[in-house]
Amino acid sequence: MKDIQIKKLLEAEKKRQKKVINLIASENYVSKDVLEALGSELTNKYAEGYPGKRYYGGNEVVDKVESLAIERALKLFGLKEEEWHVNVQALSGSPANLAVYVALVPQGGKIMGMSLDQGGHLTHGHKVSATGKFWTQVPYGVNKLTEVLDYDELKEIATREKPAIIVGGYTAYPREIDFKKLREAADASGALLMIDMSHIAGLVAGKAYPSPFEYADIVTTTVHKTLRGPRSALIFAKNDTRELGKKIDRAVFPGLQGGPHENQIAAVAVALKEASAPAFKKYASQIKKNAKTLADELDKKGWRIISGGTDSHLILVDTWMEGKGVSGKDASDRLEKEGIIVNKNAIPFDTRPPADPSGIRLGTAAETTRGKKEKDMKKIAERIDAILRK
Ligand code: DSN
Repeated sequence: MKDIQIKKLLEAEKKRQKKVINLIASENYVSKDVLEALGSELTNKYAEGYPGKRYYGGNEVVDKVESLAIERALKLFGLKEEEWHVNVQALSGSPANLAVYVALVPQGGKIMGMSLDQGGHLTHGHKVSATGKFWTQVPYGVNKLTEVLDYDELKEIATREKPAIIVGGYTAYPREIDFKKLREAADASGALLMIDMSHIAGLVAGKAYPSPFEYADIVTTTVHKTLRGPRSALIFAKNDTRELGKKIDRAVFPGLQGGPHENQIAAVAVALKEASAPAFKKYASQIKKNAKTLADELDKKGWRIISGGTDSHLILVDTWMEGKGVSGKDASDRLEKEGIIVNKNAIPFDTRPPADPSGIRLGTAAETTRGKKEKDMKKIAERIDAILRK
């Protein structure tokens, strides 16, 4: 590379990533093949439209790339083309969710999503996101005592509020989601059911977590978390007379985006193939084993694990413990100084402000990619404990 300034920064970031222990629950390390596709000449091409229906010439290769990504996305999650449609052009998770609402929720209509402070995502209707400005959020959350989803309350809220769409799938919820119960709430209220499986997609692909496809009308996911692909997103929609997929395609392009990033789509295709290999099943199961070990070890050392454990790659730790411990920001800063990267995170019913909440969120997908096993998690838990108790 001739640009010395950027070259140095790229090298510095590569070094940083190698040096730290990465427990950011939404990050991962992609393969060289994924990086190669991202850095390919496909970035030079404009391809507004969809395979076979483009607005520019010269898309014979691009069409094949995008069709392959579509084919692999369906195959990875065991879906038949006649039953499911998939759009692979959304640039990332937030635009993907926005596209679903633009397509399927009337302006000003209700989006029922988990509150941000309980583990939901900004794009599930939070007021600071466009999704909370153009639509109205009907919030739901977890039970105060158990810190797990309260499905009875959720169904009650849905029946009363009659949202256009119920969004399940979360950013800081460690437990298994009962997709069937979410379906029941959707049926009771006449709502569509959308599952944002961004965090758990790799676990679903690796059969280490239940699949939402049996119950959902729409499934969105980023590709770069447990699924270990490039930053991008997929939107799946059930194929039936409601024509959800057609409406979503139109919302993505021309509704919200212009030319798709075909280099990114090629990288998605690579990652989807990698995730369909038998080794990925082992990887997904190891992610969970590692998370369980890390949670158990921190628990033994006296840290409060939200909901008492984890069924996924993600752990939420109450580090504040009503003033007996350290705040989430303090914990995250101290850990970073010692080379352990986490994010501060609100815990359910947090009494502290979002900028300095009561907890931290940990995830094991990235370190599992680097070959870490249970014994390593024990050492990491020891280091975390020692740093936080200094
Ligand atoms: N930023 C992602 C996460 O960390 O969960 C969600 O957008």
